[in-house]
Amino acid sequence: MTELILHHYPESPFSEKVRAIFGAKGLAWRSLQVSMVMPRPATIALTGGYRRIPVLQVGADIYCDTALIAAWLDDKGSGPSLFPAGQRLAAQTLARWVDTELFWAAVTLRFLPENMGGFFTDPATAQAFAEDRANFAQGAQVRRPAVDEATARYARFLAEMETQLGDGRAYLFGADWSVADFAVYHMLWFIHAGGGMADWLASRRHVSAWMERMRAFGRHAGEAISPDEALAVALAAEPLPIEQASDLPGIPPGTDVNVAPVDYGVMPSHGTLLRCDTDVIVIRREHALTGPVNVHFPRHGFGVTQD
Ligand SMILES: N[C@@H](CCC(=O)N[C@@H](CS)C(=O)NCC(=O)O)C(=O)O
Repeated sequence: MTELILHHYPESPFSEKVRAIFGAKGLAWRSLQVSMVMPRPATIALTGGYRRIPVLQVGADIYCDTALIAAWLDDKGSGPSLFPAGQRLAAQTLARWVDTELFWAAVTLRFLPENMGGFFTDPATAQAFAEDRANFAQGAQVRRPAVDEATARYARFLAEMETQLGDGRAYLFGADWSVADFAVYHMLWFIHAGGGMADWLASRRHVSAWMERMRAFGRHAGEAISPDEALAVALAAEPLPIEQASDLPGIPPGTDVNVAPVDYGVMPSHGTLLRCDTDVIVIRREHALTGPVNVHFPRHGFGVTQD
């Protein structure tokens, strides 16, 4: 298999979701560590504008958003499916809720002064982060809950999770993992990375045991790759063939389009539409540094507009 190159940074929770899936499935991967703030020239040359992290590069195919990355990785590596038969709807729906509603509560909790840990090494880094994220937030359609709301949301979730795991099952929906385990894991990993809320886990023994199992998956390091090497990989590869089709009224394949998240980090990718169906949106783009690449997005949570 062409090597898996993850564009990510260590502190990124959504990246931790993918790193843990790599570990669970025993997949070798290459680690392209980007800066926590813009600019990220090689990654943007590949995506064409989409700036959220992580991004998975496989040759000249670029997969954006962890929902799509998880689906793409499902038949790779070893172990059970991320979408167990009979539980796909429950697992996907929980993963989507966690990645959106619980995420914004997690952001509130993680950036509480008493829970920050060593997130910023110095004031200049904190300032650069604040400025970068103010830019990132432009055009966003989400609401970050206040502390009391975020606390209640997380406490309720943890209580339900403790009950669910209380019958001794190894994972949220039974003996095998699902995509929901990885979504919940990265969110708890993020909330607790600062160390200020350790008692929240310590007082819930089933959640704690589950968390230790999941953390072990996240300790599966990738071999470093530089941005220039990753660009060279794309340049040397051809995007995988794809059947062209579009269910968008008036926007057939071949149209120049923008594709962007509908909720936050709405910076679009520009390219030529190859495919849009109920699952995925795929565009073709070219850049001197990458040659032709196909950029893939999930349909859920993304919008297409004509350029
Ligand atoms: N739904 C997206 C969310 C990705 C996301 O919000 N990533 C954060 C980092 S964990 C991000 O991009 N933050 C702004 C940045 O790093 O530039 C996914 O599943 O990939």
